[in-house]
Amino acid sequence: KSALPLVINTWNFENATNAAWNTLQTGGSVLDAVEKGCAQCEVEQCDGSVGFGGSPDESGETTLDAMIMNGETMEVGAVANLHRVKNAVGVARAVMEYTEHTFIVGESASIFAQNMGFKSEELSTDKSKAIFSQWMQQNCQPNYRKSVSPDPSTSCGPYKLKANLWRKKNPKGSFDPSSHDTIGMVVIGKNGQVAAATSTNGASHKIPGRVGDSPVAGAGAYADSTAGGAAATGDGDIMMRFLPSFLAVDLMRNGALPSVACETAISRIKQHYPDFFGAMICANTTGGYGAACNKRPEFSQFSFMVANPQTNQSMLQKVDCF
Ligand code: SD4
Repeated sequence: KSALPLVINTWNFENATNAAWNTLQTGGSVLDAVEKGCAQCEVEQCDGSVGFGGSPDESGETTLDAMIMNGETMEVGAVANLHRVKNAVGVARAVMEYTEHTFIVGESASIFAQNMGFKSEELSTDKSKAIFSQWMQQNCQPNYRKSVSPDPSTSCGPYKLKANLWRKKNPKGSFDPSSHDTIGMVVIGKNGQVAAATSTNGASHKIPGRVGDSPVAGAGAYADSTAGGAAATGDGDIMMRFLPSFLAVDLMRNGALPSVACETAISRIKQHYPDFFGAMICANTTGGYGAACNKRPEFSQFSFMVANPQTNQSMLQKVDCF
């Protein structure tokens, strides 16, 4: 049996894998599969870190980042800081297919989405409001300096937010791995066509406007039908500085096995940030695949999902972090 087609995605997001696999089985393209797979997680709010109702920013709003890449044509569509639209990866695909652009951000991305017929709806839920108010209680402090007027851009009101001032000063980053599980997916068609996509609500309590690695081509994901595809998850503020998905695909182009390509991309980041939180998946055009992650006390194994003709449905896999 051939090892193609192949679906591989980050974390144990099984229904996403099955959605992509079923799309391929019913004649969908690799782009259809990768989009449907990520969209499944947007609907299910996978782990609270994909889709609506998760990771509120420091003003309490959930915003979304997503991208999709066609490894045949090297076209990319991406959105970041998308407000009020749930299907971020769908909007990313619309950017790719209906515009000459690659990346649209913020309010303008929401307006674009509405013009393309996507529904405008509230992304907050009772759960995300609760996460936000709990965090506010912990991180707002009375602003005693009368000369400093309260910052109207935060919902701390007459209080001053201290959390992000700390975060900026922490050279290692303060990413909490427990609630950050972006979906990144690579699909390889039976003739070796590669597509990749990501979707996330980013980092909890981020400064509004913060964009992570996920929607950035080469950082969050990359696809090239002459080599393979890769996707990343983890502390995007650190990872995006290294374009690990581009690096991994380029290593596979030069003959590296997918597992080695993933490890090398993680190692490159480790040289500068030994404690960063992050993981990657990699796949080549013959159906080989692998994954790697950076070991931390609370993160010693990374789960990912695979479907191919051998498994014929989603199969959970684990890799030991190094
Ligand atoms: C981000 N990379 O916005 C995303 C979050 C993530 O696993 O992947 N968490 O930084």
